[in-house]
Amino acid sequence: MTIYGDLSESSSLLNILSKIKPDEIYNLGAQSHVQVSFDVPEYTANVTGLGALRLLDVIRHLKLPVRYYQASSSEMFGKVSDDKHQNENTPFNPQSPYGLAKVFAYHLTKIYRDSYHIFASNGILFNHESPRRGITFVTRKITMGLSRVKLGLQGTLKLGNLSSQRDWGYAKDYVEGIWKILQYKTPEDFVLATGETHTVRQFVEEAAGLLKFDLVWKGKGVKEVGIDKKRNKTIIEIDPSYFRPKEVDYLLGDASKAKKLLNWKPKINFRKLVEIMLKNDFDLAKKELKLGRKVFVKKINI
Ligand code: G4F
Repeated sequence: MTIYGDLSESSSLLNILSKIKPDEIYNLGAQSHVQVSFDVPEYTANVTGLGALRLLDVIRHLKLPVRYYQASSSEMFGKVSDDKHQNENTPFNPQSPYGLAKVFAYHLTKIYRDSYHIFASNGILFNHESPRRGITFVTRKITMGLSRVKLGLQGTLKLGNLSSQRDWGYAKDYVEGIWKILQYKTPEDFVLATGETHTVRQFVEEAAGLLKFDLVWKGKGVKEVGIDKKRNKTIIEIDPSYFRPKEVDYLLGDASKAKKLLNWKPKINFRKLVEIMLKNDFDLAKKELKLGRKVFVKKINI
């Protein structure tokens, strides 16, 4: 059964929750694209920040005995002062309207937990990726883009900042983690992360290697290009329109609390993650080539 609602409409949430009376609520709803949040800050604050408030407030008014999960994000850490791990005690320093909206929802979850004794927990998740990832996020853009370049379906892949570092994990592992957070005996906040960090450049190199490109980098800054040495052809270009007004340069999570209390740890490492995503997207690109029409994506433009 599908029931429609919207995080920007309290009445629709009231309607849904009073009908369903769920045992658990996972609030994964958001305008979740960081760069887009600079273009639509008000919408982002409304859905990503106030959306959590609307849900929590309906829970409070209906006195629902529900367990509430808030999808908090490593973007809340933002600009970190050193290159150590970030954990549940690291201060937040968001760098985007999205990051700030998530900080609001994070604190509100704690406030409602303490004030109204609602079982409300935050999962502070570092980047989690899979073949289901939207194609405007960098991992999927790379696996889809390089697969299409390999088969001659597009000339080059255009990217922004290659130097930022992310702690990338496999979404399926993280879904197990968020379920465990809500099964825990008390409502608490947990970081979920792999404890490994890589640059966007390393992600590109890993994917290019798996596709048997002989990738070398030439030039600097916006003039830098990635060349396939075998064919002496440019396959990666820098497009400054993908640079963000403010960047989060470095993220590396410490999930030791989740490991200790929830017995959670990710099973899929960075290399395997790239492999899983690339296999999916190379198969899609092959289908596209065979059918002679785009089966998945018209244009990657964010
Ligand atoms: O893939 P991204 O857009 O993900 P970002 O900004 O880290 O956010 C994702 O993870 C967060 C968890 O920490 C979530 F909360 C959030 O909702 C989202 O799921 O960008 C990753 C990095 C950035 O530094 C960006 O500047 O890749 C860099 N990048 C370089 N070229 C690019 C591109 N990002 C995008 N989207 N597109 C590019 O062409």
